[in-house]
Amino acid sequence: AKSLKTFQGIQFDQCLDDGEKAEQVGKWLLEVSWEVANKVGGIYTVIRSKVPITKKEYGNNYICIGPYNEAFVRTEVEIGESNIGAIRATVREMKRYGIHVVTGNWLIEGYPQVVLFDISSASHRLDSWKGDFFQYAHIGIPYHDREANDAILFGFCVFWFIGTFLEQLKYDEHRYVTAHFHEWLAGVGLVMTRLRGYDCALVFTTHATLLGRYLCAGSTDFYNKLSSAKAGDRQIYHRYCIERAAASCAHVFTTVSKITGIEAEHLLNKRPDILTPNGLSVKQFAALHEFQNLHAQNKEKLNAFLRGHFFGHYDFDLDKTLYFFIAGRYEFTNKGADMFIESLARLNHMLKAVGSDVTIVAFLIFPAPTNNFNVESLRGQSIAKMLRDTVQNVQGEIGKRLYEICLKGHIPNPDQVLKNEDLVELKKCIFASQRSSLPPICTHNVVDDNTDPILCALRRCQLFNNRSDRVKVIFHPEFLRSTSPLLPMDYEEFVRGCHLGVFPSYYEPWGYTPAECTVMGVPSITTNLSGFGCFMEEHVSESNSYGIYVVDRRYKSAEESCQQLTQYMFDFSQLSRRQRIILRNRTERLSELLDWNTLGIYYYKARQLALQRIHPEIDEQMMKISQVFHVSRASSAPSSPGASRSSTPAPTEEDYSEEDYPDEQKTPDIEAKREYHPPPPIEKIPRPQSAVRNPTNSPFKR
Ligand code: G6P
Ligand code: 1S3
Repeated sequence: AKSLKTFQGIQFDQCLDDGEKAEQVGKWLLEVSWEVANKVGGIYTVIRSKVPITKKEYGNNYICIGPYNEAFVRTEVEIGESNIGAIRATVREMKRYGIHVVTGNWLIEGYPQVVLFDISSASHRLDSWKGDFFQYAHIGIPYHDREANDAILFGFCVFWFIGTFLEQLKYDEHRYVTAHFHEWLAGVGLVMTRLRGYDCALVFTTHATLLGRYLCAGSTDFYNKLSSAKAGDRQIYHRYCIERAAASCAHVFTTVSKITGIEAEHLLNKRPDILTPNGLSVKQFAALHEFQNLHAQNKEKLNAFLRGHFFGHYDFDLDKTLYFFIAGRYEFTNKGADMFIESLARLNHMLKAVGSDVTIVAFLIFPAPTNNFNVESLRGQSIAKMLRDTVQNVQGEIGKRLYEICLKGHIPNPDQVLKNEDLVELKKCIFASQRSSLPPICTHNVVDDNTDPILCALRRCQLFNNRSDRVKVIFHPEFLRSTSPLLPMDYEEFVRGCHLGVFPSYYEPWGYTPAECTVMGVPSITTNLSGFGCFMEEHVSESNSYGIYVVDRRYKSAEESCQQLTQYMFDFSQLSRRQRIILRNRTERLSELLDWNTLGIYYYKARQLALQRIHPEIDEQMMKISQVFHVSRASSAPSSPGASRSSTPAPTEEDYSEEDYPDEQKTPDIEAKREYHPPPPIEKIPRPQSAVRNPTNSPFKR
């Protein structure tokens, strides 16, 4: 076959920047996931945010394939016939056999084409497809596992689609089709496509291993028992087999982070070929220089909430109050809420011991079953509102009186200005705002109040919002929304208003929460058990100086990790306003590093490698893409305390070495080009300039 690189005089690598050329050289990408136009978890965010750069590379030849979920399709998809003949013909063919296939465009940035299978229309084929799967893959699926049955139906629809689609393309001079499958639920299609030997490059990405999720949901000492984990003990052996078969049948297997790579190697017995870290669409969050103002504006909204929540106990200075938060799916230990609460108790003690006048308000945002807001929380807000309205009325009256008196040429006498009836109104409000109970630690009535892990931990650590406490806590067991009568802010506004995100996760293949904080210029704490934390440790020198603190939960005992987390929070609480502003600026500077325009290169490499494995004629040169970047310590950073950097021992033999990932060598210190084409070398971000000039040496007082 003619080399792609020179086909019709078009440089193949230029296809990156020009979808039209990809169309001319017959380069296709089918992105297959259960979360295409179907929000379940983080994979939806990955695919959705990655669409614009993928479309840039493949143009019209980029097709997203997912399940048909009517509720989502109604709001997220514009249904219509595909403008690609081969897709139309394929869909027609499948419909002829009774499969309900919906095509159209996903209404998101990039407007990609989607092909969605209504798997219920294929349910009558389930048994025969299970038989075929057993015949080819030797994996039997029990009748009662609904999710595995869905995986078979969806997988066979995809496999059928790919086969027919390739058939439609057979007269094309060139066809270079890559199908990228995400997570085990999409794995059946990949396994069948490979076992039937179709001419299609196959990439499989796992965003967390099945067994990892299961084990971490319990209280297992996961990382120390990696090698002895068994799927059979948990009745998920068949699902595990699908996942393992997909990883091994793929031409290229990827995971989202080093930590999940290690997990996959132990649990799936396959080392990932490439790591594909998750990016974000930074454009969506970009506020340029405005982000500091946005912080101030949104912090004011949090202040307003606090005045109500702590009514009767509002005796701390909001100017010396810092907002910390943790948020996510309610997985108490996986997300590190246990460690956060324990460390908050210690922080409370430390702040009291040093006589600090700083108050920390820690929000815990995790959705849990509730019976709506509790009366105390609502009452606080309504009393604050009543007081504000009364003060405004009195203020208006005082203004009118002053004006009248001055118009008459008299000097106002205080008794004439503030009358007794005003004082009575104000006293009524002040007396009403007295309370006999402490400000609530939770905004809602939690259904399982007695057993709820957060409430139990807060009670055990005696974080009760006492007057003397320097750390106050507020558990908000519902995702935030701008229409809430209590805290009317959406998540993005809330994050911007906070000072520090704290995510001391135990199991987190990637973790978008600290990444989102970063692009909004909010410092955060993460761990070296989260994909994001490992990535930052690897690519940013002294990430502390950029406001990314990585707690070592890998080589240290829980006690030591707790101490480290407490110390990070304490150090942060001692920063001056100016230091916080500088730190936020530095944090925000890392945005570009997390943008798909930078990280998309790994997906590009994975696809190219897969294509090259089935089409070795593709020019070797094409693969020579500059590799990993490393961000050196910010040159403006005050030399960040060496001691606060994790003293993680050198990786053990079991960890990945650079030879394991030859593509990941550190790049030379050259200025980073952050365009997507040609794939850029990404450099280690240098430490901030101001460090050199900062005589205090460290923003942290130790
Ligand atoms: C932003 C605003 C400043 C404000 C500051 C408060 O930087 O632009 O006007 O003073 O936030 O920062 P702080 O960390 O004290 O909330
Ligand atoms: C997974 O989704 P999750 O929230 O169940 O994939 C995400 C995207 O790769 C990842 O960020 C997250 O850590 C995983 O857990």
